[in-house]
Amino acid sequence: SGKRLRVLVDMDGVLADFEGGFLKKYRARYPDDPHISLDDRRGFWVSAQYGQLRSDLCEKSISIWESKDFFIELEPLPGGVEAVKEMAKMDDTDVFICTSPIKHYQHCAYEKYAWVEKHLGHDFLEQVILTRDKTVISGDLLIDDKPDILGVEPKPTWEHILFTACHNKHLSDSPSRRRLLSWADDWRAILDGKRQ
Ligand code: DGP
Repeated sequence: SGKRLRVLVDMDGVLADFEGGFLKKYRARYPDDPHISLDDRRGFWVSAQYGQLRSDLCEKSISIWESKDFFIELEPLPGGVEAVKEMAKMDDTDVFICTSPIKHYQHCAYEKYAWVEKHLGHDFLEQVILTRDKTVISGDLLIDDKPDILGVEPKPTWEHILFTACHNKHLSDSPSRRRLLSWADDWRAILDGKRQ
């Protein structure tokens, strides 16, 4: 068909290594407190699992991603930047980065734009969507590591492709849910399947 494909790509946990960056800075700032290895991470909310480990660790974990330079210094996840650049060059394909900033807005929103400029280039800033509710954004695909993407729209237009991360790899998937195991997985086939 002559229709263009619109792909929404999440940032934290899909393009930027939020979990790795968090653990590194948490251990450096709180060397005498316990931590959760990436292998032992369960559940999307980091602060919830740290709070279960010990109640004071909830706010200590939050202090890490609320700090200046946390988001800009996140390392790219393997192959993500390359995949997004390649996707954006494909015929009849529009790629948007769709990311939810934290509500402590002093640094996060600014640094998300700076990260995109640094790793994808100034022109790619045109493709950035910051929203706390991804269900109101229309697209054919949403590649995101969060298992439950909810909001005010009960029937989002996109198919959610669950991007595998340390916190979701043990979840059993419903038969209708598709995954991208990493950027080495066949993301091109998922896009091409949506074009027919
Ligand atoms: P997104 O990946 O676009 O759905 O954005 C979710 C953001 O929330 C991302 O920056 C990671 C961050 N995050 C992870 N764990 C927690 C948490 O426990 N509390 C809060 N407030 N944010 C968290």
